[in-house]
This record gives sequence, structure tokens and C-alpha cells, in this order.
Amino acid sequence: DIISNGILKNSQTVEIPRLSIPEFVFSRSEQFSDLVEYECPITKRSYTYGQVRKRSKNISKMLRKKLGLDRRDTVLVLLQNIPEFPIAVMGCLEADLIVSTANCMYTPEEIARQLRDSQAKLIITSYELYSTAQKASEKLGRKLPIICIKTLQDQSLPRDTIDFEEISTTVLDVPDVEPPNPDDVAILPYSSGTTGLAKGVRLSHYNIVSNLLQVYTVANDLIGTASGNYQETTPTVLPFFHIYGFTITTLLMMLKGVRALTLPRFQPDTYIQTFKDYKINFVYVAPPLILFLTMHPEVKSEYLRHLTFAISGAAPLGSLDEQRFIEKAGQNVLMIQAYGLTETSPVVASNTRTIRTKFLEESKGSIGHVLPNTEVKIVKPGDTTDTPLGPMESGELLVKGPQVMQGYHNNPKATEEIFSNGWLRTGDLAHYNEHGFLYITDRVKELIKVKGFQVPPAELEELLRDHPSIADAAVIGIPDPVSGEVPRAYIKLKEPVEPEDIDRFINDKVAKYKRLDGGIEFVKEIPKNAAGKILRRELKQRYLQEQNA
Ligand code: 4UU
Repeated sequence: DIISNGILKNSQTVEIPRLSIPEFVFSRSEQFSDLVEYECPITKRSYTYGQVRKRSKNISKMLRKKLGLDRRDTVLVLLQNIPEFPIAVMGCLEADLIVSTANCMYTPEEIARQLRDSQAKLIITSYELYSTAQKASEKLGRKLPIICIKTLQDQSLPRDTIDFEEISTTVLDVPDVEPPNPDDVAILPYSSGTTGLAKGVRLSHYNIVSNLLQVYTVANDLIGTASGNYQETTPTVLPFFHIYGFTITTLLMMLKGVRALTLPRFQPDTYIQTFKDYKINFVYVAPPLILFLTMHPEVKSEYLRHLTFAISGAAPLGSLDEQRFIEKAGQNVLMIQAYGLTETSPVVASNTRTIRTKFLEESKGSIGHVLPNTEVKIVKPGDTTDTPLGPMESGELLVKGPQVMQGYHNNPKATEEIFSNGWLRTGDLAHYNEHGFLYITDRVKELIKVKGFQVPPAELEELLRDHPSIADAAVIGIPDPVSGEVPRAYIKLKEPVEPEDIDRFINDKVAKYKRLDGGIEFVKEIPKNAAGKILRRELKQRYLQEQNA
């Protein structure tokens, strides 16, 4: 909106209250007490706004006064998208505990690493994920208490677990837990940032409350506020453990009284059924879901007729894909792109202004304008002075704002590296036009994104180097029409081995989306610079050239 000396800002600003997440969200959602907040469309179990509020309070007291957790201890939440997920999280936050959200597709090895790194004291999981949690805890060599959630009445809880239903319905006759300080860390999701392995991202109550209000300011009129019999409905298929699902599809919805339909995982049939059974007002999705809704023959245009908007983020969506979606869903549907990072709570920019400006045509494929209270600039990669570039000049995007994380957990070196004179380096290549619309064009960081999920190449390389026949390895992301990108490995061998053997070795240890679906290539040498840094961009250039030849 406002461009001055190469720094982009929004003309609006918003005042951010010094409140914790539960204080802020619950005060806003009090008016919706009798409305359904979360509903599982498969089992039909649901909770009203009032029930969520009560249960959160009960849990907070139990965790602190009965289960012996101290203020600012960390709880690892390992859950699929179920109605109890946000209840568990709010309970922990109200108890001034730190919630480390874990990927429910992870293997026990991957969970164990996060347990160790985050120093979690307790795990909250579900009947379905209990064995992963238990194996991870075993690998840690320290038996952590586990709170378990039943998703069906007839399930019997594993021995030694604490019943979630019990801790969320027991009313302890003790004073409420004192609300967290806004600067206390609230959540600790994991992200690899611009380089290396996944790190805990320290997001405070203030960071998240800021981002909620920043997004609310520009997106408020997209969603109708519930009142009386009026309530909007959205299916929530983006995982709650990822920052996009966490801040937007769980917390932001609470401010409007939305009914969120929780889908435990993406399954084409159940997703489509949700559109048949409910009037769906809007969707928050990632590019693969836009492609699914556009291409899948079973998704009829009529299922999309109630949609007022679809917001896509977490990976690039081409303007042609935006166009095709609108053709199927109808001209009344706003196709909006948004952009963010785990490190920024997550939202930095969104194209919600499209509706109110005449620049619709010029904003195709754009992530829109920067949010209120946020500044961004584009700088030449490698320019240590961070001098802002002008319109249409391509460079790395830097961000400043109240939603920017405090830093990485127990990792001052990585924290120092990602900040530059108070600005966060996104590792994304971008430019803006004369109207202040931002475009993300490429990634200069190592990160690979498969269907919007993070795959840190360093993690796969480390695993590969553990294979007895492998001397060295490099991993890059190559383009894929369905997933956006897929990982591809370049391997220097010590002794002959079949690629299938390497695949098996990796597949046992990582979540499915991290598998080497882009193939394996054996090489004589891994290209590195003088400092020993892998030249991943060189490998990628080479790969793309070979494809074009
Ligand atoms: C091109 O993916 C996210 C957060 C996404 C998000 C959340 C709320 C988007 C919109 C929204 O409203 O976080 P991470 O940490 O998993 O991945 C961050 C990286 C970015 O650095 C960028 O490379 O994901 C990529 N990315 C995008 N790329 C995120 N959004 C976009 C986008 N276009 N719209």
C-alpha cells in the first residue's frame, strides 16, 4: 500500500492488546457459547464454544495443580485434526505451558527428536497415534506421561495413560491459573528456516495475538460473524499442527464464531462428502487442494456454489491454476493467495485487498499486500547492507513485525543467522509491482516443500550418510505437477548398492511425504564450495537443464 524508500507497509495499523492467547480469544468468542465450534463430520462428535471454554479451564487446572507441570514446561501435542486438538492446546496455553505441535505423519524416530529437542515433559495424543507416541517416548529413554484422547466411545485406553475426557471434565476446586505473560512462549512448532535441521520456533502469545488481529483487520469482512441462527461453516483439512492450520483454521475462526469441521486426514471421499452434507462457506487450503477441487471429477461445481472465498498458501499457486479454480467454482468466488512462514506466526501478506481494489487483473498470481503493522523489503541476496530494491526488482524478501518469532529454541547461532539488522530473512525470492502487490518467484533457502509440508534436505542428507554404503549425499527439490516439489538425492557411494535398498532405508525412518520420490542419482563427487557447503542450486540447475535437453 505504502511504499517509502523501498519499504512496503499497509496503510492500516491495528492496536495489539497485551493479552495471552486464551484471554484474547475467549473474550472474543464468549458471545458464541451455544454454537458448535468443532465438529467431526465422520463421527459427528462436537463441542460448543461454551464447552471448549469450560474444558480448557478444567484442563489448565489439572495440568498445573494435579499433574505437577510447572509454568513454561513444554507439552508435545501429537494429534490429527480432531475436535479435541484445539481444546487440548487452549488448556495448555491457559496453564502457561508451551505447546510443541508435532506432525501426526511423523515416525517415532522423528517424534523422538522433537521430544528431545523441545525438552517436553508430557505428551497429549489420541487412541490412533498412541503407539507412535509411546515408541517415541521409549526411544527417548525417558518415560513421559501420556494423556490420551478417545475418538470413539468403545475404544479402551491403553494402560498407564491419563484419560483426556476425565481431565477435561473434572472441575478442580482451586483458583484459576494466573494468565501467561504476553511475552511468554506459547507454541513451539518446528521449522528448518533457511538452513539445516528443523528447529523449535519460539512464538509468544503476543506474536500469535498480533497475527490474529493483523489478519482479522484485512479479512474481517470475508467471513460473517455468527449470531442467532447464522453461522458459517468450513472444513479444516490443513493440519492443525502446522502453523497455517493452527493460527488460521483453529484460532482465527474463533473470532467469528465459525463452525469448523475437523477432518483427521485428507481423504478424497470424506472431503467431498463434507461438501455434499454441509453448506460450506469458505475454505483455507494449500495449492494441492485447489488442484484437487478443480480437477477431481467427483467435485461438482454445485458443491462449491456457497463458497465466498478460497485462500491458498504454504506453496506457490500459478495464476492459471487460480483461473481454472474460478472457472469451476464460479465468478463469485474470490480466489485469494496468502503468504507466510512458521517464523512469522505465520501470515506476512495476503491478497484480500483484491476485492476492494480495481487492480484485480494486475494482482493475479500475487500474494497481495503486506499486513498491517508489518514491513517488508526486497534486497539483493548476499548484500550485507540490506539496501532495499525498487519495484519489479527481484531479491530476497525481508520481514519486520510483531508476528516475527522471538528466535529458535536453544539455538542462538541459527537465530543470529536468520535475522539481519532486526529483519527476518525469509529465504524467498520476491518482487513487487507499482501497486505494492508482492510476488513470490522462487526460494533461495534449501527448504523443499512437498504439498506445502517442509522437507529439510539436511535431514535426509544426514540419514543417507548413516547408510553403510554411502560416502556422501546431497538432496534437492525438483518440480512435480501434483506435490509442487519432491525430494531427489545425489549420492556418492563407498560400495555398490541398489537404489531400492536406499529407499527402504529411508522410508522406515521418515514421514511418507519426505520419501525420495524425485529419484536417486549416483555421482562421483558432491559439488561443494570451498567452505564445504553443498551447492544444491548447481545440482538443481543441472537437473532442470537435463530435463529441457
Ligand atoms: C509461495 O507454509 C507456511 C505458512 C503458510 C501460510 C500460512 C497462512 C500461508 C498463508 C497463510 O495465510 O509456513 P512454513 O514455515 O511451513 O513454510 C514457509 C515457506 C515460505 O518461506 C515459502 O517458501 O513456504 C513458502 N510459502 C509460499 N510460497 C508459503 N506461502 C507461500 C505462497 N507462495 N503463498
